[in-house]
Amino acid sequence: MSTKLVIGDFNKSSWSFRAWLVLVTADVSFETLQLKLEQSDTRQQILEHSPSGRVPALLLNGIVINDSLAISEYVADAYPGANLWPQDPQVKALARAAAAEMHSGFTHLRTQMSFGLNTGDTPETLTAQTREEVMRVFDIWNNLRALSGSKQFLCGDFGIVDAMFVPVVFRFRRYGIAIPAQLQGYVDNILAYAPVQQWLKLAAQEV
Ligand SMILES: N[C@@H](CCC(=O)N[C@@H](CS)C(=O)NCC(=O)O)C(=O)O
Repeated sequence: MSTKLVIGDFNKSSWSFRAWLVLVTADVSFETLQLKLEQSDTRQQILEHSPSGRVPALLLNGIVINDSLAISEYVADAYPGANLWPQDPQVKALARAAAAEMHSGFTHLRTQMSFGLNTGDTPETLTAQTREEVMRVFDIWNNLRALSGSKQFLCGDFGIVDAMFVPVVFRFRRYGIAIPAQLQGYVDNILAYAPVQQWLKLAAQEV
């Protein structure tokens, strides 16, 4: 079966980053098709592969899964050995809620603290709503680690919930957000995670 992930620029596309991390974590064999965002023909290029006009999109034989969370759920179902969700039903439910909250919420954080691995933009002063959302992220991380007892990622091994928050770690770094002491180990583990390092290397090579 041919499996192709359509993504945007390594430096710009946080949703592509998430889906790519999930596929790499599950050791899926896949090709990558990269499209440049923010060009005059970007929309047309994306529409040739993804009917939503958005990336990432996973092209399987005959179908297109055009959303990072749906791609992640597909990989979790198709590769159960990868343990992309926690086993315990309650921990799994809360991990899913956190992933869903990231996917559909945090609009202030996502708008004001844009993802951009290589931009030289001067970050703006954060609004009260954005700061509130930063605190909410810390709450989610603390709660999941307390519930799962994990000292590694949010719920043990790296999973979908971690992938959802990886770009947030880079936003925090870019905007100089102080990480609470008890969460520094988590952030360090994310930054050291081999697939994250691999993406950063690809981003550094991108013109
Ligand atoms: N809910 C979607 C959001 C995808 C999304 O907004 N992707 C951006 C790139 S990170 C995009 O395709 N933008 C279209 C464009 O730049 O023309 C998902 O989770 O995959």
